[in-house]
Amino acid sequence: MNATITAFERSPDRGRGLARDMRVRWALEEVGQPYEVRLVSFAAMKEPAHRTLHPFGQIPTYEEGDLGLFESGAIVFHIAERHAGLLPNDANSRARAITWMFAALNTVEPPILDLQTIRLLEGDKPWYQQRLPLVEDRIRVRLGELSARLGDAECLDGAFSAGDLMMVSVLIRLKASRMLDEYPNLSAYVARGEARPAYQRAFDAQLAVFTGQPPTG
Ligand code: GTB
Repeated sequence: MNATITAFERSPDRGRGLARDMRVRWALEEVGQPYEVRLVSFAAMKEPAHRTLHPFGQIPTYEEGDLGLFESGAIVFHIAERHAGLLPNDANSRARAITWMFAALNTVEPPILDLQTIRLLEGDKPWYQQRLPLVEDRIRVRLGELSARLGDAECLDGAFSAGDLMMVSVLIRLKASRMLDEYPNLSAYVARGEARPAYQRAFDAQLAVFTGQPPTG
């Protein structure tokens, strides 16, 4: 039986890859697992039925038989553990790939989320103009460090892994700000991720929710 994930019925970005079901779709596509999608409205996410699956009333969730998961990181990790293609077999390489997943979620994503939060919700506050450059600088510190580590490598640690999938998913959230352009190797890294056929299929499927057109891939 196919796994079922949840996604926005109406995503604020009109299905253009920013909502976190995208990383789950991408992981499923990378490992070649078909999946079902249950679309949920903002109201339905806060209902008890959805909260049974997701205590914080959000998407994405993941259901597979009697297993129910929430948190995109945990879901991608589960998919990568159960299916070949996203984690190396060698134990140390595997541990490092998992480390990069955590680094993406715990070290790189938080300042990026801060930027999006202040832009969306705090633009009218008196401190906004002072806070904005501070938050942007915190992101630049992380991008500079990541850029230095990546250097001219294709991936963060050997072959493409769930660590790269998660890092690219996080960095993509910066595209609209043009900040990534300051780090050509990171821009190219993100572009390589987006060019992967599995990413394209996932993107098309997410966009199709909004356009109503069936995905082409
Ligand atoms: N830590 C959780 C995870 O990684 O799964 C965070 C989940 C989360 O933030 N879910 C968001 C959600 O359900 C959707 S992804 N929000 C509704 C709510 O909290 O009530 C965040 C998101 C939403 C929309 C855009 N966008 O359209 O640009 C980008 C990112």
